[in-house]
Amino acid sequence: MRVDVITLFPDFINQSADVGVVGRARKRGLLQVQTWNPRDFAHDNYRTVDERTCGGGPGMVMLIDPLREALGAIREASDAPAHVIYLSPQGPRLTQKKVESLAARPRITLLCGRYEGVDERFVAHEVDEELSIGDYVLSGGELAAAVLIDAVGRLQDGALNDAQSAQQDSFSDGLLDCPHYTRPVEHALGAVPPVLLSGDHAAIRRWRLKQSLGRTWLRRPDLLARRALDKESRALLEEFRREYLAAQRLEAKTGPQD
Ligand code: 9WO
Repeated sequence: MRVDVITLFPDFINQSADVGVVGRARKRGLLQVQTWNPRDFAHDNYRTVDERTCGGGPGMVMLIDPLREALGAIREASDAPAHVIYLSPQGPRLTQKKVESLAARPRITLLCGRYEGVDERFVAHEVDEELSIGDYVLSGGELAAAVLIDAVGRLQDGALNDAQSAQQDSFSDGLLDCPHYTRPVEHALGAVPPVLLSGDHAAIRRWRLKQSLGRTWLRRPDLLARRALDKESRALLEEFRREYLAAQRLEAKTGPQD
């Protein structure tokens, strides 16, 4: 997959896509990230990329023409459709489902705004979709673009090792992850749940699924509401609820148990 990024801060994008799983995907040639600086497509002596906002008031807006020329160069660099995404708080929220569909494209182009944003005419004519990574304002789109690159990069075939791929399956289910433990088995902060030491793989799988269901129920009931549970999951969640509510009643009577 190829990701082109229009940004005034190319170093930020290149450095953030150079570490960990995604950095490895890049080194293996599974993911290509190329940055394009609008400043390199400005023609005046000052290499101007922004201007005062029409209508007055504070702040600057990114000029159309350097962005159009950058996009033209991007289109020339490959035959695949550029599919331009503007990272902005005005877009619909990015979800794992959306990440999966973008990760399957041969190519996407990310537009990173700075200042007060991009001239709306460029957004209307050249942007295919706007996406937000959450309801907060950043100082520019680069961090959001880095998030998107990370999320699609790790899904490229061969980017994750087997263990990581198997784990990925459980999240794309729409459930939260189960708790994880490592040695020592006994620690001042507590013991590892015995089932994880039992060697009974079927029991371990059920315990993990039950924890995932239970945590999702406790922390993100909105995720659970949108999802149909099979018979096994319904039973495991019911078990979790019963145990959780019993522990709460006990705690109310006798104080914290640990
Ligand atoms: C500034 C602002 C101030 C008051 C009320 C609303 C406001 N919105 C913005 C704004 O969108 N500024 C942007 C800065 C202009 C485009 C790039 N910037 C940006 C992108 N900030 N935050 C994002 C972003 C992108 C994706 N997901 C979350 C946030």
